[in-house]
Amino acid sequence: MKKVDYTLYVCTDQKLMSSATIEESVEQAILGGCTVIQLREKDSSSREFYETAKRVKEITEKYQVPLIINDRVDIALAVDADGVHVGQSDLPAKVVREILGEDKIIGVSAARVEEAVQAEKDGADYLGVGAMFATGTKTNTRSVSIEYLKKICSSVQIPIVAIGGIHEDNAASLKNTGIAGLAVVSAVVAQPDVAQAAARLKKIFVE
Ligand code: TZP
Ligand code: MG
Repeated sequence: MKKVDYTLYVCTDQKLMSSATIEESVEQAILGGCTVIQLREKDSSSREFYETAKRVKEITEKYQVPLIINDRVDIALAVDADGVHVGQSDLPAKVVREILGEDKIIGVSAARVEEAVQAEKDGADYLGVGAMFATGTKTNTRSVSIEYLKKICSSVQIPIVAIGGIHEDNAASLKNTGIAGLAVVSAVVAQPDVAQAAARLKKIFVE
């Protein structure tokens, strides 16, 4: 499970989602063509995070879509998720690699060339780069221009997903930058029809 299709990487958000349950949100995103799911739980207790991850994993497993856990190496191990995504203030990728071993996917957030190069050296499998556009989903984001995104893409060999404020009206501007895919929260999980939103976004990127 190391060969990953990063075309449409969807992060969950229980506060923003239009669906009644996170399972429904994830299943609809997958049915619409999303290729990676990241479970991003900012306000859950450890127990809730674990229980949610177990339920979500049943769905990602059914459709053979990789499940990445945001931040929490312990939760990823507990549910045998496919990988973990860490930011610059989380555990270093090198340490996460030592804990998880070679087979798991490790993603790192980077907004600078130096961070991207370091993450690659530390054994990251992919990078999340942004915020590309204004977003209300996350505070304290650093903004990355499209030109700078291209620079990061040409500085590393590992695949990059662009993130932050990506919607149907600006997704096309990220094509031909060197990225492997789009990473989104609100453009998919907050939409009235999650599956259709995922399908439309994917179409914009792949066509
Ligand atoms: N990291 C950088 S921006 C962001 C994260 C998790 C939030 C992206 O959310 P949205 O709704 O796709 O703008
Ligand atoms: Mg983090």
